[in-house]
Amino acid sequence: MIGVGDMVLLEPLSEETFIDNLQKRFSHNEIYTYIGSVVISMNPYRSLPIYTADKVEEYRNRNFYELSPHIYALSDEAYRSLRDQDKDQCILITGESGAGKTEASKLVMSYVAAVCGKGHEVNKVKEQLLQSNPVLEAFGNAKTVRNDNSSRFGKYMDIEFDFKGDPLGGVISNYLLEKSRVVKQPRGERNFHIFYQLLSGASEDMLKKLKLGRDFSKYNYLSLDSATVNGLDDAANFRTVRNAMQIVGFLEDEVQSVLELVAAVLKLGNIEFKPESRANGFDESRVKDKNDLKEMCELLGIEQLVLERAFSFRTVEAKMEKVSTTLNVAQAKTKARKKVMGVLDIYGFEIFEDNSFEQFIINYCNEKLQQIFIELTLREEQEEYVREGIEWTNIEYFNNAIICELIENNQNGILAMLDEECLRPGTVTDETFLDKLNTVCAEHQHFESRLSKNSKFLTDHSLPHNCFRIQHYAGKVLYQVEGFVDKNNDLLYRDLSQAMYKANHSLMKLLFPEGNPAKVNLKRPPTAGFQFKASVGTLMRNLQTKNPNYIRCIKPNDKKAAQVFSESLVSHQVRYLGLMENVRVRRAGYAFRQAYEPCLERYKMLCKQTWPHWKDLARKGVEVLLKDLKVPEEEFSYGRSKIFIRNPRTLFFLEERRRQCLEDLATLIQKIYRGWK
Ligand code: AD9
Ligand code: MG
Repeated sequence: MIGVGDMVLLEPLSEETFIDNLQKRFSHNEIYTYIGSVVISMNPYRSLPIYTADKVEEYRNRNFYELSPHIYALSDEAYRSLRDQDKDQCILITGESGAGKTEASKLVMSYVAAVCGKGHEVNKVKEQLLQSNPVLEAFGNAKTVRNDNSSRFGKYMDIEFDFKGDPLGGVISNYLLEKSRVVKQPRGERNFHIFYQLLSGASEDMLKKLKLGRDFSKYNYLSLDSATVNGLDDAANFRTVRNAMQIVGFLEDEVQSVLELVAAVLKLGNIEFKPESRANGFDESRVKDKNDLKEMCELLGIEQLVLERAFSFRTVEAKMEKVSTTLNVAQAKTKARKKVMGVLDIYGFEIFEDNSFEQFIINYCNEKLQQIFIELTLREEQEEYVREGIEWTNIEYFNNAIICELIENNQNGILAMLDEECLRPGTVTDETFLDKLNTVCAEHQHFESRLSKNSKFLTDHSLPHNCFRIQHYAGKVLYQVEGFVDKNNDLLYRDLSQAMYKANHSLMKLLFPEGNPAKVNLKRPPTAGFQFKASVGTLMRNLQTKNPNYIRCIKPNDKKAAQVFSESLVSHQVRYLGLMENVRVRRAGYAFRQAYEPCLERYKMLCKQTWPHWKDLARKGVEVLLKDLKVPEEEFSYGRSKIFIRNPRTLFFLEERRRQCLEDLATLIQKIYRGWK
């Protein structure tokens, strides 16, 4: 074993030794390391021969700690406990952009697909589940500065299994798609892959039908400076995506409809407006060049005048919500209870130079995930202690519930105050919102600081203009308040949704149900923050019913380069992933536990009474062994089936004695051997 495979056993434990250990392992291509049952995954930025069919076989049906750390060990454990113990599972993957979350989620899915069920029907389902990835990535991923294939949405997928553990299908939920990217991309970044794929990979015939040309530069929405990406074959990927859409279940004319929408968006981007003064003194925008508008209307079956009018009055805003898709494969098959494995691939904690509403929302989501981690880990520990008949001792840890409260409390949480401000009549600006925050939270803080020193809303006069700061569990983040009100309001003007609803295009109609005049709803649509809070709430309730498995992804450097380990970058991530806190929670009770039989088997050579054969119960043997070795009694507890060891040092002591013993034995054998010669 290179370095220490499980951070729980790291001695002495400090951030420095933690990072040293990661680095040592990483330099030997050991990209996986455990914290108990949590898997840390370092992005190797190159393909390693560790995902072969042989590896799958190696990890299949083996106990978690038997082999060296691997994402397959976690996948196997989760799948088996779902199949054999009927426990629903969830796999929570976090980490910053480019850390390898999406790759990890695909590795988990492909492992599970490789080991579960067989047969024609089952294979079809597996194909559908796996092929959902290229489709989602085409429409939801883009090249960014940080990652050539960056997911611009959070994804949660419930894979459903029958009682035998054969897959039935899945339900996918998307969170917070970065829709603004369609209209504008930061420098050096691209729009969503599908646009480039379509233009590069479609046949001449198809392009003609879609009224498109191949040249990216003809489209305002396709930025020029980074239109092609090294190592990315858009044309080939287009074929993969089309094929995947078919496997997932799109009919030919549905694929066509989707591509028509993609083409219409490109046309939309080319429509330019010019201001026109009206007699009443107001400016109104008018479409400048009508050819793109005409083609867009033809593609969507919209009357040109209707759309033109809708455009003239308002602008389109990006909308944030949760969209669920059912990959409905074989639903009719069974009515029995389904077993579920949820896979969550969601943006990790973000601390940028400029942090806005998006970071605020993303970090809120991460606070909730951390909370659930603490809750579930402690619950799991507690349940094991009860099962094993061991006395529960209270664990000291930082509970981040207070930060969640600060953000989500219905009365005076930050989101509630933002909503209140957005709905308030009168002039509402980002500044009035900030004033309100400062007044309410500062009062709250004052009140709180008399009770405890635990306030997480940090105000002081050194803050830059228009900012507030929150002490998240992973670190302090400074948020710029600019855009909060608009982004939270998230209005899609009714004229536009009605125009879209009038399209003679069934998919388009489906996308704008709110444009149906029969369903005119005069109530204001819920704000983005409100919707996000609600969908995070649903997600958390869902996760809470499941047994959690954690994968924490780390990006080793900013260059997308293999074998480069940037210490400062890694330590930053270790901090904001809360990994040291992870180790502490895991170590708080007993650092190590093992069933009596394997424990006795491993160490029985250390004691004359247990060596070479122990005839009584394994538990008794372990007792005799530990007494003989004079391990202090407070260092361990005897559970029903396992020995619990409090401190990693005790384990090292045992291991060291064992190593010596084996060494002596080897020397002895050598001597005998030489004697023979
Ligand atoms: V983002 O938040 O969606 O921007 P992710 O999802 O965390 O990000 P992703 O999985 O897309 O990162 O990984 C980025 C790139 O790193 C991939 O495109 C691969 O080139 C590379 N990568 C990640 N994990 C592995 C791996 N286990 N083996 C080899 C990997 N390469
Ligand atoms: Mg991703």
